[in-house]
Amino acid sequence: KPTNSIYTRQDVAKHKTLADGVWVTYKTSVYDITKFVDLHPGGDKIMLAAGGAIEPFWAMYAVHNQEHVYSILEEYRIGELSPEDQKQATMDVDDPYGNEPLRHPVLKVNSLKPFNAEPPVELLSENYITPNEIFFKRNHLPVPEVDPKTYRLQVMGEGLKSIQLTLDDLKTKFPKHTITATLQCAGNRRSEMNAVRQVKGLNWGMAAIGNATWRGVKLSDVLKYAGLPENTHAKHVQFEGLDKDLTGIPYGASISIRKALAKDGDVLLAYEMNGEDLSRDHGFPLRVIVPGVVGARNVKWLSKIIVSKEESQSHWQVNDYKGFSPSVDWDTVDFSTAPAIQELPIQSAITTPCNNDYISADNEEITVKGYAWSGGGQEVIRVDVSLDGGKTWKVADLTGEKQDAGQAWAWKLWQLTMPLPKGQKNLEIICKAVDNNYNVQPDTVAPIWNLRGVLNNSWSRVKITIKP
Ligand code: HEM
Ligand code: MTE
Ligand code: MO
Repeated sequence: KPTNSIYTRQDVAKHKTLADGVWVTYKTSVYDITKFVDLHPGGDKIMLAAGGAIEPFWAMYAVHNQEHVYSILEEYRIGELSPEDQKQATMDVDDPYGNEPLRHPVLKVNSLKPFNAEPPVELLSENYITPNEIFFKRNHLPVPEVDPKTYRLQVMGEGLKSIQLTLDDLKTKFPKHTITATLQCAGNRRSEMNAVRQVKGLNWGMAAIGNATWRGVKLSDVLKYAGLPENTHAKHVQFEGLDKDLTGIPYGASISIRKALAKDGDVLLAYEMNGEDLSRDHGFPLRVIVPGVVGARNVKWLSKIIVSKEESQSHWQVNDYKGFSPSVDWDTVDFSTAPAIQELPIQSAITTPCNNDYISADNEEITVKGYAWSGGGQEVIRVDVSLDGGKTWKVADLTGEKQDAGQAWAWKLWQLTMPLPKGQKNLEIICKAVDNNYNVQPDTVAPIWNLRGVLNNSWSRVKITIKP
């Protein structure tokens, strides 16, 4: 078998099925693993990597980090990625989206341009830390390509001297901070709202959420360095990204100055995600991480920080990412009447089993898994699980990093193994979480339905069939 052929990422992506052959990449090499699929000790999970890179999965299933696994893989090597494809996708200068980074084919794409995608939800509960490649990506505009050498962060506004910082300044002039924090899009679980009544927005499932370790410097340290007075009258901190629409308007958002300066607020200007430089999709070279606060304020490709009396006048701050009564429709909505979403409400969802799954009646037990998280640093203290549509409940086991209530920025994963009920054809599995302030999730979605399809934190429900 020739092992020195040159392939593109597109060549690899065309091989995703047993019929077409199953190809994967590892580092810069290409492998045809069609014949190994049936031999794989981990079962058909291997197909998740079909057509793309295996790295994110091997990061998740550390069992692969052994010499004998690498030597099995080597047997299936058929060639190398072309030098161009070793770097990134090909460029098309006529298309505003002609210079987008590579993405893993396992992601479920909600929109290609701009790129919006989430991983299969069952992967989320496999790892406390979500690997970067499968972390959901939410872009409103083309992904800018930023040269780290010429990159400058501008800091300005009320009572500040205007300054510019290089990436090197940020990395050397300020203490480094690391936090583990969950990022969730306001539209997470929007598809369940669509099932009630059509809303406007990308049809996100339950995986527009992820948990990562972020490293960078504290926003408050940078603001003090720029001369922010102790007794500032400013109320907001605005952020601008380097991603711009066709008229040159950048993505923007703001947070309260109270959150920005709070000692236990932990707002970061982050340059690392899970121990690596931020990837282009996640905001290279610098993004804001506002833990406990909706994804939309965690501005990527950060170019400007403006301390101000007013909140950001960006479209995404004033005319989007707000909640309304179910009675409000697109003819009557007045965005000026509602505050911009900041801290998100208590949330949990079932990641396994998946809706409409089958389970054999031969099983003695069933294992249910999921995630749970609350905004504002509130700590998830309990997750209740029901197998009978909410009549009876059991308490799930929680896992996750210990973080104090008030600074519990990261999700908890949970799981529960229960005897499989006998003599039933269907199960309605439900989960609901409670945080340290005893906030709970609403039981159904219709009463919190809103035209934009945001803030769905209703009980997560999964229906499965038991096969005799
Ligand atoms: C286990 C090879 C891809 C999921 C294993 C083992 C080998 C292997 C040799 C047994 C390791 C041991 O116990 O010593 C490979 C190769 C792959 C691949 C050559 C190349 C494409 C994947 C992917 C996934 C995956 C993409 C998931 C998405 C698993 C799991 C196990 C496993 C969950 C553990 C099974 C168990 O312990 O019951 N794999 N694997 N593998 N693999 Fe893979
Ligand atoms: N920042 C910029 N500059 N541009 C964007 O489109 N999207 C926001 C936020 N920051 C966005 C941004 C939204 S709505 C979310 S949910 C998060 O980034 C998603 O972050 P991620 O793509 O790293 O998961
Ligand atoms: Mo979002």
